[in-house]
Amino acid sequence: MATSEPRGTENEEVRAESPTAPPVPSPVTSSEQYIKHPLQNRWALWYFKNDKSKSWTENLRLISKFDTVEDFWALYNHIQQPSKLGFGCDYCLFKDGIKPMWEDDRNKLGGRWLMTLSKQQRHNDLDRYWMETLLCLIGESFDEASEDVCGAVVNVRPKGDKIAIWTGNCQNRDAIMTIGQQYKERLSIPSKTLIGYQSHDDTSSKSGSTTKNMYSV
Ligand code: MGP
Repeated sequence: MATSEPRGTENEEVRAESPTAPPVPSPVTSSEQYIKHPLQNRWALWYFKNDKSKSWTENLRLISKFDTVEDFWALYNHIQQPSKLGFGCDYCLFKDGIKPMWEDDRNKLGGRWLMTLSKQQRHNDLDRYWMETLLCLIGESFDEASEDVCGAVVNVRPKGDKIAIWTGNCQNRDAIMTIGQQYKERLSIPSKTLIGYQSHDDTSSKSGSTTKNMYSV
């Protein structure tokens, strides 16, 4: 995916130097007309604010949808970084049509790669990890396994923040392992630090504070 700004002048230079070359497709067709860079999927950003007087579902709000690189950055630059959110708040970025909840048809057989951050990592890593997670999603960074991605969630919590990538079927081992390995590399997580994948079924029915890992990388 092209995440850089459109570079119209560079394309103009190419044309000037080789007049017989076929026209180079350019996102800038004239000084007035501007074509945005489309993403492969349309995405929806959700915000969860922990209001104890409301149900979990009522606290979940859709912020906005986007399907171009430019609209992603406009939204990203407009909203607070996760480290500035209050405790109990979440952001969720999901493919359009998938609600960021276990119950959605496209999540219910799935699970998540979960990164649990220490309290210190709120200042050092949280915002950087979340931005990289968003770029992995909108850039479809996991090859064919990107098809399995449903979305990502960041939870801001006093006990330690969490970032997770949700996938659609916890039996799709190959896709899940590809996503986990490539995600870890993108975040430059040391190989000796393990991250785990848990099914939503196990997470939603857990009785204690931990859920067993189905996979780990
Ligand atoms: P949480 O916000 O994912 O994690 O779930 P938190 O706050 O760190 O809590 P912990 O239990 O992981 O330590 C908190 C609670 O929110 C869950 O126990 C559910 O009651 C509710 N909840 C979270 N999710 C993701 C869902 C969901 O998808 N559907 C429904 N119905 N409730 C959810």
